[in-house]
Amino acid sequence: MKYRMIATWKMAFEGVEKGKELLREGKSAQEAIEKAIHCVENEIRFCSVGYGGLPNKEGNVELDSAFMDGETLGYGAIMAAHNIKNPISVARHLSNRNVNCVLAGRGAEKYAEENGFEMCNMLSEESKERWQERLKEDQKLKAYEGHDTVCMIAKDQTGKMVSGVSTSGLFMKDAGRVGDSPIIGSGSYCDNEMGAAAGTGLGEDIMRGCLSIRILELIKAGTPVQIACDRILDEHMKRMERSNRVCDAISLIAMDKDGNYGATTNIEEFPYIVINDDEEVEIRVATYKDKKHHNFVADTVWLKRYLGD
Ligand code: SD4
Repeated sequence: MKYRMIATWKMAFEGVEKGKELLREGKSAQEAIEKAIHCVENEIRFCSVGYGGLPNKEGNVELDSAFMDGETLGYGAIMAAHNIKNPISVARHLSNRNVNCVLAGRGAEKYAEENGFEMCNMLSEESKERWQERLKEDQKLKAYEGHDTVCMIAKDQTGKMVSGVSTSGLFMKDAGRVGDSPIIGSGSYCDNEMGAAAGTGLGEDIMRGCLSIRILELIKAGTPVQIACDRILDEHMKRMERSNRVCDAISLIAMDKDGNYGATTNIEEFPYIVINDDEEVEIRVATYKDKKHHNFVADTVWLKRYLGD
């Protein structure tokens, strides 16, 4: 295994193919992550990330994104930001700073403008229609409603690792609501000496457990990566139960410093993408049934049945 990538949801497939091309040519994990996430952010079909994302209550697409360099521990994030065409690029740019690495709202937008990043209205006709339709229905926030975050982890040929995440967060969220995605240690974390982990699902419940950093602490202590993912999720669900909370949807991916990977979920099926040992981009599925976790490679039957992210 010369290089590796893992990413959340089937929508990441083309992005990981792009990332693979770059990693194979010997490009850095930083570049692979940024370009791979652009593929998802720029694609209007994917209605939960970047352009055409899910609007908040006020009809604005409000973006969260983070980028972390596992070698330098440089971390950059934007939260609750509007009109930034590629949030991941701004997060990457911020990761080169020592302070002021996480910017919210207008501050993030100002930084993006001043540093020459492309700005545009992220509300597509489709996302506007989706919002208008939803306004006609009851206004109770259904937490898990087609909101998906693209999370990616890459290890390049020099062994360096990077994580990146990008999302419009929950559909019909309050203006200014921030999920787990830009919160270091919860939505993602990356450290070459341990590996990287990232989460998607209901941000509030991911943050209640600081899940990404906890998976990495277990890996650091010698637990195999798949077991670490399953164990942290199970522990968190039990802990939530003890506080009389029903844990909403959570799916997690991780990679250790040697490129071994794992993925887990508490929903029925969670598709994820990996560059496998044969250097092929593969769709895999993590499942949760009868309180047991499983993983398999998606076959043609599964692909026909899957309705999409
Ligand atoms: C959030 N974790 O804003 C994100 C949304 C997500 O699958 O990942 N949904 O809470």
